[in-house]
Amino acid sequence: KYEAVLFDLDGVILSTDDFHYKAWKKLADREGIYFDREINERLRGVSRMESLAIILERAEKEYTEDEKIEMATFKNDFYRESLQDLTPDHVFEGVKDFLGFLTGNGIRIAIGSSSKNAKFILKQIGMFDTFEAISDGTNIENSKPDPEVFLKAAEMLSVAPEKCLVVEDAEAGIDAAVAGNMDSLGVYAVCEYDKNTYSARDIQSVDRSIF
Ligand code: B16
Ligand code: MG
Repeated sequence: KYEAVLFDLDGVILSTDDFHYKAWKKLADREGIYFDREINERLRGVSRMESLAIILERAEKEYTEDEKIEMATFKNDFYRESLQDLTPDHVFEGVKDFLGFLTGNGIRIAIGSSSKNAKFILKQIGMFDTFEAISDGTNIENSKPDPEVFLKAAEMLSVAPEKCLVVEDAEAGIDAAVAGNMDSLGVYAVCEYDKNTYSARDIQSVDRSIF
């Protein structure tokens, strides 16, 4: 049925939540803005500048565009630095086995991530050559819930969107799949999200009969 599976990266292949949290927290503390792990949850799948906008909801002053760019850069520099600690051990249990099952059945695999650091992350976890195509924050104008990142991934594979299944951990990502005319599989945080075509608690418990 499906010719390709398009994987979100952060939150599906591995979790970078904690790295993002610590970096945003450092910025929030510098600026005296309240920030906690619950707010961090809202940043999942959302672009860097949109994440900053969510954090600044609690700010007491207005920031200029230049100041916002400086803040996003400050966060990203710290985040990139901390990603040096990422290793292949950070890959979620069952991911390699699931990817092997798909490719073994002739189903092609690609990445569709909002992150501009996706390729760096893939290198750190030893999976840079695992996927046939990588569509990420560096090749799109509009981030999720816009379908662009997934449509680009499908285009890179020359597979029609209707033949693609998107695997996501964020509402914004499932909404992007719906907007792109693709089926979706919600895992972890969005396994109960009503817009999923399918859902699973984690990658290991995905019902393989859907392929
Ligand atoms: P960056 P995904 C997303 O990646 C993250 O979930 C989200 O928290 C982050 O803000 C976004 O990438 C942008 O990341 O600052 O590295 O460009 O889930 O779409 O793989
Ligand atoms: Mg994600």
